[in-house]
Amino acid sequence: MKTLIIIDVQNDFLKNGSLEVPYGNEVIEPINQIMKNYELVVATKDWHPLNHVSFASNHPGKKNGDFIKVNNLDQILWPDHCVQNTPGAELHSELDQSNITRVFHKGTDPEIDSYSTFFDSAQRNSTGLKNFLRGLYVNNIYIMGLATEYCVKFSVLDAMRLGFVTHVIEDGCRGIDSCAGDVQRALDTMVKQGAKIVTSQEVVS
Ligand code: VGL
Ligand code: ZN
Repeated sequence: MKTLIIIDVQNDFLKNGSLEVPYGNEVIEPINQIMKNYELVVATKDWHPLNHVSFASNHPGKKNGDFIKVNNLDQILWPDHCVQNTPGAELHSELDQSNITRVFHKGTDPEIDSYSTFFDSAQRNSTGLKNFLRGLYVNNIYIMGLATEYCVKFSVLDAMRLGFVTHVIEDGCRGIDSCAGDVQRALDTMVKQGAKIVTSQEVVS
């Protein structure tokens, strides 16, 4: 079954959000267009408790963009974003949600971040998406959303590790690109690992 996974189209990652992805709102229209072509559509939400380890505000003396070590893994510190049950964590109102079967939440453990929609960064806990897709015999997945070099990239890499044939709809993704070239490097890494890069045009036609 061909499945679309919509990544983190949440207010905090969009215009005037606390962790705004430049041009992030441009993904909404292609997502709304493309949805009808899929038998199954799921979405993900970054869904942090207020005491989340990735928030600079929880580390006195640290600021946004600083790195710390968490369980020996590099952790970038972010502004507070996608706090559970706040407006910033909601999917954007212009996103057509009528076809979304289920929403999966990530980053819920205060102690560990999770860019991937499948597992947390220590690969310890699962969001339930893997078993959900396996249970429906999904083999082909298409991924679009925010942000290209974080959630999209790590979700794509996990998806391929899990054996899904994985497509990235490039014009349906936007990245932060805080270091110029981050987005391109992320796309290169995904391709090198076996992801197929497609455009929404190609998928529809
Ligand atoms: C993300 C930064 C922090 C993402 C989540 O979903 O791409 N980026 N938290
Ligand atoms: Zn986050």
